[in-house]
Amino acid sequence: MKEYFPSVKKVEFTEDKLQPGLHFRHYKADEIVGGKTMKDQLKFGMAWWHTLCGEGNDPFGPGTGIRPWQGLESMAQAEARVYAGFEFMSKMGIGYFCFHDRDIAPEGNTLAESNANLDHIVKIIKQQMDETGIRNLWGTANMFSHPRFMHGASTSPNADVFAHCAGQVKKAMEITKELGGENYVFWGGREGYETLLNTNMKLENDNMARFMHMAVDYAKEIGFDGQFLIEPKPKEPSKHQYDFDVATGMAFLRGYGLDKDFKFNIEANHATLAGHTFQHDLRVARDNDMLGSIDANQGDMLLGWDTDQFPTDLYVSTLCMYEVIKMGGFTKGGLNFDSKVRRASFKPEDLFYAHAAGMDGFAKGLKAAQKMIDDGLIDKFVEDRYASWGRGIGASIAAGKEDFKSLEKYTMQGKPILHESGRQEYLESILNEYILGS
Ligand code: XLS
Ligand code: NI
Ligand code: NI
Repeated sequence: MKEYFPSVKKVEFTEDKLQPGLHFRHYKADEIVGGKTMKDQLKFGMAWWHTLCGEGNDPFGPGTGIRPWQGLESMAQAEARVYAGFEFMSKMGIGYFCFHDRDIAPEGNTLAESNANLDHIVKIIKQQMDETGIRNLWGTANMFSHPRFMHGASTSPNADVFAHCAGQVKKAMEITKELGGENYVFWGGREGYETLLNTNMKLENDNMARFMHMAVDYAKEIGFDGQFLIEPKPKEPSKHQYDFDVATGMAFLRGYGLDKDFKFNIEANHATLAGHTFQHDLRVARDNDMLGSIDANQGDMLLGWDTDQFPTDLYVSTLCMYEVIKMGGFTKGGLNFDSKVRRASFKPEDLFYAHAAGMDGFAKGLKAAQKMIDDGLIDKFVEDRYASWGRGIGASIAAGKEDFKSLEKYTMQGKPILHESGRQEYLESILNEYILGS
């Protein structure tokens, strides 16, 4: 069989941290951390769109990437991407992939033609999955690139667009089921608005909810048992997107009776665009039992858009894995590298270097977070900080035994309020130690 990346061998772990070239320096697939192999803890996924379709174009110029499938006609290119993709994942030791319908097969002139293209490619993907043991983390539908989505997808003012989306998502769910997808994602890049002067926000939200109810019903009908996920993002491409962040998404899901059927796919760079840390959105989801899966990447704090860089910041990966371990680890979810190489990293090998950097960053983060949790120092600090809620008046308030009048009386006794220090700087230095020492 044709080899698409002949210059790269299977990427292996090396003890020698200074050895130049392409190796893992922290990621050891079979090493046990927290009772499970790193591979099972991290569940890495490759994003079909960035790794196999992206070529580095930006608003100022075309793509620069050299890719071994370039120059082929579109269906032949789609086929080549499948073989190249599975070779890539096998060489990287990545166990999962994620896709949009239009990444894996080109859109035809009609929905029927698009579906036929999908059927052809899905067969080849399935055969490659059987051969390699690589699995599908999630599928989704691209309802943002084609001009028909200019005013939105399920939130378009044009009901014909809503109908088209229903047909498209029906098929995307069917193929995700066929590929054994563990999740199905909704990311609403065009589900928002540019100006309220032309927008009926209430109707648009009602319609988005109607659409999601139809998806839930259809999943039941076809026996798709994957987890539905919402991927929040506050803006880009729309000025304002309805799935702004986890808290907003939760309010939407609860308001429309969808909260039992959805969890969240949380992307680092989307959380920061919403003005949060990545850990913040992970925590909000975890506290509400709605943390499903993760799009692993990082943004650039000096830029105001979704740069989708490979995640190499160890603070971020450590605190991310802290939240994941605290929720008991991934079940259906995983870490999908929704990340792209920089435009100047144009060589095919850069795809490998980039994923290795991300995998190493998360391996280190996993080890540091596990150690942090095993030692219990930080947890103990937090527990002690709230100790007043476990005794005396705190326990009584928590048990629902107090009211404004009784608390006024309690306060009138004039007992002094005693505080402890928050010790943020000390805790930050402890975090440093875990990262350095793991
Ligand atoms: C874009 C999103 C997208 C989703 C899948 O910003 O991250 O890539 O993950 O539609
Ligand atoms: Ni994403
Ligand atoms: Ni994104």
